[in-house]
Amino acid sequence: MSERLTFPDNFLWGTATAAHQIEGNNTNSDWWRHEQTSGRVAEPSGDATDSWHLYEVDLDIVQQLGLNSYRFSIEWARIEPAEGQFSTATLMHYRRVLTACHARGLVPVVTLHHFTLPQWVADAGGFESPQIAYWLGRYATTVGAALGDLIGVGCTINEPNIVSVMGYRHGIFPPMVSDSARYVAVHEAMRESHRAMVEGLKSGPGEYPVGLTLSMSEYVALDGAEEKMRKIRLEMEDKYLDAVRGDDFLGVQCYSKSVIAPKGEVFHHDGDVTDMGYPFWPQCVEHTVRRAAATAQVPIIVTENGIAATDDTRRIAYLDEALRGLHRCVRDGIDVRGYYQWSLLDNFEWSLGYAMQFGIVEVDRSTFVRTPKPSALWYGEIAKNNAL
Ligand code: GCO
Repeated sequence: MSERLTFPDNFLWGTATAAHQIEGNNTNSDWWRHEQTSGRVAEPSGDATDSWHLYEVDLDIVQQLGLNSYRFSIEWARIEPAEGQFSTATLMHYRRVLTACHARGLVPVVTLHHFTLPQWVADAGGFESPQIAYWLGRYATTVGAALGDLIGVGCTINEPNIVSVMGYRHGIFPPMVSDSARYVAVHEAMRESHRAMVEGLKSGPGEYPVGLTLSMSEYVALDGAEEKMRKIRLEMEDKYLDAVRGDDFLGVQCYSKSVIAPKGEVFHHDGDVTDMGYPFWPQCVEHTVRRAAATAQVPIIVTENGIAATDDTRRIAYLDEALRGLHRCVRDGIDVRGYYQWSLLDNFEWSLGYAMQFGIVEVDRSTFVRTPKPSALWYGEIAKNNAL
């Protein structure tokens, strides 16, 4: 028998979701409008998995699988539907979600901003408005005051670097801009907003770690592309890794590797790719966790990792390899506090609609019935044993 690979005591084992991808009918957000009008989204999010109503069903599954934590996001577009007007009813809804986590022994990890903006923010310039850090700070202060006593871990902005690169360089996510100066400026606004949000959350009740979650990748430079790679990685990762020094933790999110040619990133790959078209590369977890810990010098939580796979056995193979790499980090003394598989449910994968299956739980989109896949049971066993 092979050796048992045990994780530290109190290791957080969870699965992650995001409001817009699962709640449904997030009609006041920039993404909803983007889905209706841009022609760049495969299908609209619609009802999503109706987790706005069915969150207890979701949480029952998380508990029954044997996980001890759940990461989800709260929706700014619902909490502050118009400038300065905060919805008490929405905040009370999220208090019920948090209470339902605690009732099931699940540590709630709450993300405040996961890709979407209220339409009023987008209309006023979004991440290019000089007000953005103020608005996000005020939102975080309100959320901290209303929910802080129930939050287990707080995440300010999810993948600020992806919002920047997809929205302001590749022009695919809202506001569909492609401009390198604006791209660099938005990254800067993200870091400033993060600081304001940390302060906002910390001004309220509760004693919980607060950090941001960064999309990371295993960067690989082809011949002659080392300089290019370093330039891309500087904006995408290194400036953030410097900026989060002194934070309570950093959330590392990774899925694959990024191959950089002298002309830029290579997006079409031969060989073993996931349904997303990325290289099948679970080794990215070990690589990015080591790099993040060494550079940022803060505790690490892997806040997202997973694979789009119609074939669930591929998911198990991917996650197994990823977790073995994570365990090598732990064994070498890196302070890793938890791991969150993306995602609990097959859900709305942004521009690609519902075709991509990242979930360990399948959702029938006409009945909303949830059915755990074999990977869910496999992952739950690891969590229950706290070991591979
Ligand atoms: C992210 C995105 C998720 C995606 C996932 C799969 O944080 O990267 O938050 O929303 O669904 O990454 O592509």
